[in-house]
Amino acid sequence: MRGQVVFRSTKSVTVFAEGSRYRCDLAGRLRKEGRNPVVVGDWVEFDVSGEDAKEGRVISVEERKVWISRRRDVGKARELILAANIDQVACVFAVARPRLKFGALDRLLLAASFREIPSFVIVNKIDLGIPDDVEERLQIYPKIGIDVIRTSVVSGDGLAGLEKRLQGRATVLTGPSGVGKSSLISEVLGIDIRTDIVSDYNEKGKHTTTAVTWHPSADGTAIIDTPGFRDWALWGLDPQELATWMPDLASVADECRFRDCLHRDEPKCAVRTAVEEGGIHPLRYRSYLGILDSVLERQERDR
Ligand SMILES: Nc1nc2c(ncn2[C@@H]2O[C@H](COP(=O)(O)OP(=O)(O)OP(=O)(O)O)[C@@H](O)[C@H]2O)c(=O)[nH]1
Ligand SMILES: [Mg+2]
Ligand SMILES: [Zn+2]
Repeated sequence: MRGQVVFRSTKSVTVFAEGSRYRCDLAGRLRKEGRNPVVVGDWVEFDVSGEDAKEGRVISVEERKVWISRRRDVGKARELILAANIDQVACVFAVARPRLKFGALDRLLLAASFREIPSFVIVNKIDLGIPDDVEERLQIYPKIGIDVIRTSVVSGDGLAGLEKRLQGRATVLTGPSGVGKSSLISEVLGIDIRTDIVSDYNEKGKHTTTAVTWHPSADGTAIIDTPGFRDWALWGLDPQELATWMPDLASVADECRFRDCLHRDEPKCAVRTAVEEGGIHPLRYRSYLGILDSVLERQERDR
């Protein structure tokens, strides 16, 4: 049979096919850790064990078309794929608790852009009030082609708009821990995923998502919940190409004098000129410099 991986643990996966879920082992060569042989969202071929059994074994994995990944620094650095075969990435943050970190937002947007996956921003917990400086900074994004949807699970504000945006597509929700990803998915799908097996109580007695889970629904809509992260490190990007994946910087970066310009203090840098003349927002440029530093630092560490 053919189906899509909706959940993965170390030794087995859950495959969704023709409306049913099958718990499947992985054929030996697919079991290698650390190499992302099977990830949530992959299409696989699998054998079912018995007549009515909802169990089986994954035989092969189809070629992955798109995926979103970040760098994992446990032991030797490697690529950690969050989900494959997705249509869009929703970068979820909260106005407060935890505070919105624009550096992290810009990094996430860059990671999606690098994989050429459309993305948008969800700002949740607006019932807590949007501080003026946050609102002002959010205004930058629509101007560079990135939508911002403001939501509250508490008041219900923005949920209809979000639902429309998710309709008929496979969307991965990613963002720091505690911003409300699982709560939003529960609201939109009308289920309580916080009580799922993938949820755990953390030290403060709150639920926190511990594994990526693909939630399919009848009309072709799929929402993928992911564990929150502390620090999103980019994978697979050269320092020289970072700006080309930030739409506002990319539009002028071609005009720099040097092809390998890092847009820091090189002469005749079109990016810096645009920042001075107001074409690029200084805070986006500051984000860029922060991202560049961390990529350069990790590149150094890998040597
Ligand atoms: N005030 C307020 N609280 C919210 C809102 N949405 C979620 N919360 C609360 O925020 C906390 C975290 O919500 P979760 O949905 O578990 O957050 P998450 O992003 O899935 O977190 P991880 O699974 O750890 O990544 C919970 O206590 C929710 O009740 C909201 O719109 N407003
Ligand atoms: Mg969660
Ligand atoms: Zn430059």
